[in-house]
Amino acid sequence: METQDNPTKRYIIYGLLAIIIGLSGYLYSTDNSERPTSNGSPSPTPTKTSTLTPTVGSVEAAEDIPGEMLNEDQSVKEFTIEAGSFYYTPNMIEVQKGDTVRIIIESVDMMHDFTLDAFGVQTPVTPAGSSNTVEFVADTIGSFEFYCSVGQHRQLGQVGTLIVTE
Ligand SMILES: [Cu+2]
Repeated sequence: METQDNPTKRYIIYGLLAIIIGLSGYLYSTDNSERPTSNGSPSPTPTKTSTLTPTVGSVEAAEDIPGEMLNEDQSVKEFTIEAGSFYYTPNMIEVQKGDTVRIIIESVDMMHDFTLDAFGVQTPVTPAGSSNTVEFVADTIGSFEFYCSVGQHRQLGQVGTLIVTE
């Protein structure tokens, strides 16, 4: 006769268990949404992982700097000189001491060169229609003759003057 009590108690116990499990499950799930815990025990520090994305760059920017540009824009004094029979145009060029001087000689007939003994400068002999370039540093103040070393061109008047000022 007392066996009827047992099922009732079991239902109550099961019911309580169900409620407890349900509650714990509910708490666990809400807990889970906020912080990941392995087995319900509260983790003291919420694991916040802030990932730092490495910045890739500035390598290409460094490669974009052409080294030759540095010389181009600074103290290079460039002169294009026409060489003919028997003259230079212009036949007088003026620079400042310390300037890097670039001479471009353009030959318009026969063949000519540009010779400047004071600075040890001489272009190759340049046939008509072509050009040659020579570069030097004007490191001495003064007035210096340049001339064409081909044949008798110098004696025939193919000379000019480089003036280097302070
Ligand atoms: Cu000449």
